[in-house]
Amino acid sequence: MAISMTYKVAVVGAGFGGIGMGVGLRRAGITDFVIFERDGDVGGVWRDNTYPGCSCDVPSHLYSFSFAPYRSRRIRYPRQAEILEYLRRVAADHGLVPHLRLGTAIREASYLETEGGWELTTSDGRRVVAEVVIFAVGQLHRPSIPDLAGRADFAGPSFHSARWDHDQDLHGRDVAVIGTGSSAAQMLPTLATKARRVRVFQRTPHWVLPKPPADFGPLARTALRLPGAHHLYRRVLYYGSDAVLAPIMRRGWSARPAEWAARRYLHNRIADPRLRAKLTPDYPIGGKRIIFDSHYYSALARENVELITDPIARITRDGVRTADGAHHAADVIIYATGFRAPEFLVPITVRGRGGVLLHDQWRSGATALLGMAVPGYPNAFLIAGPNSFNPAGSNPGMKECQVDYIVRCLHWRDRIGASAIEVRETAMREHQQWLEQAVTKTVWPAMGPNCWYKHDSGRVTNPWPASARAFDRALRRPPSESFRAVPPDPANPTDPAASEPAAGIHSE
Ligand code: N01
Repeated sequence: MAISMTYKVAVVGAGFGGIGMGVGLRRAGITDFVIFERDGDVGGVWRDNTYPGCSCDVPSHLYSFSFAPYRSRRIRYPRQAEILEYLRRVAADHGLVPHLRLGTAIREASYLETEGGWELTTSDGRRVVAEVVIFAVGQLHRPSIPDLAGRADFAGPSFHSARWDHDQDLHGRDVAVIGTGSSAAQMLPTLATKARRVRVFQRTPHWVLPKPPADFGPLARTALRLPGAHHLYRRVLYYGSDAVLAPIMRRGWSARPAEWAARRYLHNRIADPRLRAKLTPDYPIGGKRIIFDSHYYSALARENVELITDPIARITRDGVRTADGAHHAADVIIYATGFRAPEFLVPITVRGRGGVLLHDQWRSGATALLGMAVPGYPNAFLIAGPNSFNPAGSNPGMKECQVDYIVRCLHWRDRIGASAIEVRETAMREHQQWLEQAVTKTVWPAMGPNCWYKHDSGRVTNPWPASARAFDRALRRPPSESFRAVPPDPANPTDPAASEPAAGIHSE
């Protein structure tokens, strides 16, 4: 018996990706869709991360959608609450509220061969059927807490940076912060003014570059009154980050000016040569996400802050023991230890054509055409999937490119009268070859295992290895170059498009 479709499109996740997708669908005249969100609010990582000092190190004019431009004359770098408010406003202003199903996690997604659609199962066992499923769950939503010996023995409160326990008053307490990435760097200046003592446990130093003040000065505020100034500023930021920051991840001379600037900055900020040595990375700049922050080093240099670089041996009842035998007392432990970023779509079980499990296919690292679609999974798309994280610019911008492309795919599907479309194997192969070649030109393959850009297999699965403009260009190509129609009935495999060769999608 034929199953009737509940929705044309089901979007999973209501962060930047899901909200952007919802707006893209409505702007394309598609209103028969639903957005599932496991939490009780929209916002994704900007809802989850509420640690003190949480903000965005990308300017707000760039870190926003082009269709809902950030037009503040005051804020240059938005704080967490401002971004969350922005996303709530975009959702409300663009009529997404009736489409939201908050507090509904998707546990399974299975392709329906005969109908060419997807059956989704929610975590409370309900079933929903949609023609198309779009996973917009992001890369940085599952906290990673290392399985340190003795972790359960700790008697005090401990929590991950993305699950901040606001009931804990840190005033006058001894706080241990494990990890020294962007989250730790952003929280440290505030923690240091509250806690009696902060001990920061560093495994690997990160490269740090300063950034301008969070708010615009009087001159910039006046300039932003000029007609077209906000738009022009966004364009300058877009081309500027592509020209200045994107080359930093490449091997060779192009990163040298940035590395020199980072060394100078460290030298100027940290007077103690021993502390400076501890903070100097031994890998090329760009190997890990650069910390853009002007207060981290000065916080580390405070009297009540200590940087500990001996490896952690175990967590004890009342602190952290390091491999040199020293015990570091702690009333509270904060795990600023990052996310399970290379585990795309976990914990959703995704079954494609023939019941093939996507995670079996991704055992040695996730792959997808432009971070967006996988052969064998018709009518399924991802936003911010494998190798589409931009370490040098605006991720909302990358997601917007994918949203536009997916909308064009849906229009194309309707135009050719197919019930389902999927990426051609040839297009996927060609993309993967290009990607692997592009990755070899970056500093990432030489990085060790402690880098969230890489899967355990050693494959670089998360960042995009070229410029934002190259991503945009690749996603402007017609879907017909990379996708094919899937016959609705497997017993009737007439597919004239299946054998067409794929055209080159990369021009860089
Ligand atoms: O996490 P991270 P994050 N023992 O993975 C350490 C984005 N973001 O939450 O480097 C000891 O960067 C780990 O050490 P090592 C941004 O893209 C954006 O800070 O692996 N230490 C590292 O120091 C960023 O990249 C903004 O050796 C352990 C730290 O924990 C991403 O989020 C702001 C350990 C984890 O650093 C994640 O940042 C904030 C162990 N067993 C974040 N395991 C913006 O402003 C891990 N560590 C846009």
